[in-house]
Amino acid sequence: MVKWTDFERATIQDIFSKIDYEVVGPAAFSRCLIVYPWTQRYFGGFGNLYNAAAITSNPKVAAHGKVVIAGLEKAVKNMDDIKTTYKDLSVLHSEKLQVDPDNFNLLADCLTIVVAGQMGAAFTPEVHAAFQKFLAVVVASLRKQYY
Ligand code: ZNH
Repeated sequence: MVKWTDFERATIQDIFSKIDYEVVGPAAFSRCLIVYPWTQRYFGGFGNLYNAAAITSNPKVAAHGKVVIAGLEKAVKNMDDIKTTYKDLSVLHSEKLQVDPDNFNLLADCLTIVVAGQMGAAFTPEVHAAFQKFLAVVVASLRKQYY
């Protein structure tokens, strides 16, 4: 089981209490689609993803960005058992959506960039490390049901 220090717990709670989900989710997800265009292949039903402008103004992209952040909030609320919390989500991504799990890291990195941009100087190396650890556990948990 993953062990969290008090600082890590407080930091993760703090980040998620401060970020604007409506902005951060869509910004991170659209960045992922733009910077790593092969991630677009899973979103054939989302309509026009032809270029960056189309991606950032696509309402389905924005909506899905919020869905992903809401999914992360579940992990925040269940930090001591993210693996169990994400069991069904992992099965869904593996068996139904067949998402290459390497993509989870790409989205996690985009999220880090967006959160760092929002937090500015408050995103210290210690805060970064705690956030990185949280995302690593999230990604490992999403991968859990794959093989
Ligand atoms: Zn995912 C879906 C989360 C990543 C792809 N997702 C989803 C959902 C959620 C999530 C919550 C919903 C589910 C239901 O409905 O039940 N994801 C998530 C998270 C993450 C992710 C948390 C990380 C961090 N995904 C991802 C990626 C990709 C994806 C990276 C690719 C690239 N997802 C997906 C899809 C879907 C999902 C495709 C479906 C969509 C629709 O709407 O259809």
